[in-house]
Amino acid sequence: LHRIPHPPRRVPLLGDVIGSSVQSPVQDSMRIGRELGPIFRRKAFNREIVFVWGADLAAELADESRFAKHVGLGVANLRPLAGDGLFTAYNHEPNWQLAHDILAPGFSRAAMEGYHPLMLDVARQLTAHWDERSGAGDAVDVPGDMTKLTLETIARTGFGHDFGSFERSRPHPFVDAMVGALSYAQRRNAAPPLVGPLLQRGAAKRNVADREYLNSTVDQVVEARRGSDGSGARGDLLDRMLETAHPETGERLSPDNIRRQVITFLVAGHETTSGALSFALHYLSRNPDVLARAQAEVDEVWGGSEEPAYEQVARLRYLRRVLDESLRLWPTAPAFSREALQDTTLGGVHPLRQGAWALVLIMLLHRDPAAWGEHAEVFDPDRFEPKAVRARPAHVFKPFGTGARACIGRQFALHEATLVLGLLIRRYDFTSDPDYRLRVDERLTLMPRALRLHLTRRTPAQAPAAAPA
Ligand code: FDE
Repeated sequence: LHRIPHPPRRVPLLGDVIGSSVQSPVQDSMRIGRELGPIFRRKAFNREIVFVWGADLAAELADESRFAKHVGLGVANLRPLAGDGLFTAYNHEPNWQLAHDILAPGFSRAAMEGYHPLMLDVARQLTAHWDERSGAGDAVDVPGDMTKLTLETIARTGFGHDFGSFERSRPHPFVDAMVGALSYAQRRNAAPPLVGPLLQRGAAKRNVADREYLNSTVDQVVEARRGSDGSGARGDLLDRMLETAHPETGERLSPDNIRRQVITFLVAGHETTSGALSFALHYLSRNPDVLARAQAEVDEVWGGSEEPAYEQVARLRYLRRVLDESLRLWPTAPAFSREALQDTTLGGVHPLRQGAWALVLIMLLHRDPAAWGEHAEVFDPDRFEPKAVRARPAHVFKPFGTGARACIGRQFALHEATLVLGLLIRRYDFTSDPDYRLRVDERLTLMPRALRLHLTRRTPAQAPAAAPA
């Protein structure tokens, strides 16, 4: 450890906890990391943690023969809620492989094509809401509405459940309970020793209530499906969980594990995608040239059809680069941990024992000038042109994690987000408040704070050769 730089210890007992905020541990670590370099350690979350962000070191940690996912910190704090669900399972827990094999086909191309019409239904509710707001001359609440959209999307495509988010003025209580649980998991990492026991007890009690609410909501969704006569089998994630046996062992998921998986997918499938959409809309509103280019692409690829067919989404290559570039600057799941499979040496100089782990700060990895050039802080979707991508080293873009435990929902999230961005930029021009300064909230995931946009309806340019759908 002694070779790994750390901030000066101003207060011996609290380390560098003082001066860092419980609300923004990732952004604080980022500031400290910029000063200390590609590997550093700091007392954060009440213990000493090794952080890595240099492109070379992160590439080493991505080597699956030497390292694997480590379930720690925020992920570990979600265990009481998500148990051995896919995201929080330890590598050695048999339910990980079982659920992975049963659920992976739920993210195949064929499955995605089946979700596409449902995704469009939800997007239509969003545009109806935004038409109304913009017609009345009101700004729209971007993170709030994106969260409604992504919750409805994962709930309907995955579980055939409608939370009715767009019919509510306040978020669904499920969202409040989920945000409560996520923030609690984050605060538990950072709980400063000085917080009064009474306050802690209050928060713990609320957390139990949140968890109970989430569990009971999920149980109702599952019960409703079990009670249905099966004639409407949808082949969605819930059907797979309830009906599918492992192709080789014939084993099935237990009822308790199904509850964990439903919660996992509802939570993982919605916060992160909502943040990704919100950051992309922020950058589109701030970069009129980028917006105009993306709009021209949608007009051309979709032609006269207001709603795209499944294959017309992936053909929005430039818009997809806008999304990638937003995820580069603000990867909405901002960190993941990797542990050594055997005793090893990182970067040729840092010995790590078997089981020792480090946290990869994705946001800084994505801004490492060694990989991204000296203007790494600048928003520029052209970085994702195929030629530029090929010229970069491997393992420098990791918004979906890495290896066997990387995000199973990646294609789902990318299809959903590209589809929705396409619909929105085809339909509206955006302006943001010139005084708006991007500030980012952390609750395990990242979200642009209080982002509002003004919309005006636009008329899509009819490409002269627009083929009929
Ligand atoms: C996962 C994930 C990850 C990894 C983590 C670690 O490593 O620890 C990441 C980074 C992510 N993920 C990210 C993201 C972003 C976005 C936008 C997303 N994500 C989305 C989504 C959707 C869905 C449905 C999901 N997602 C899901 C999921 C899951 C289940 C998981 C776990 C996997 C395993 O197997 O482990 C994840 N995700 Fe994600």
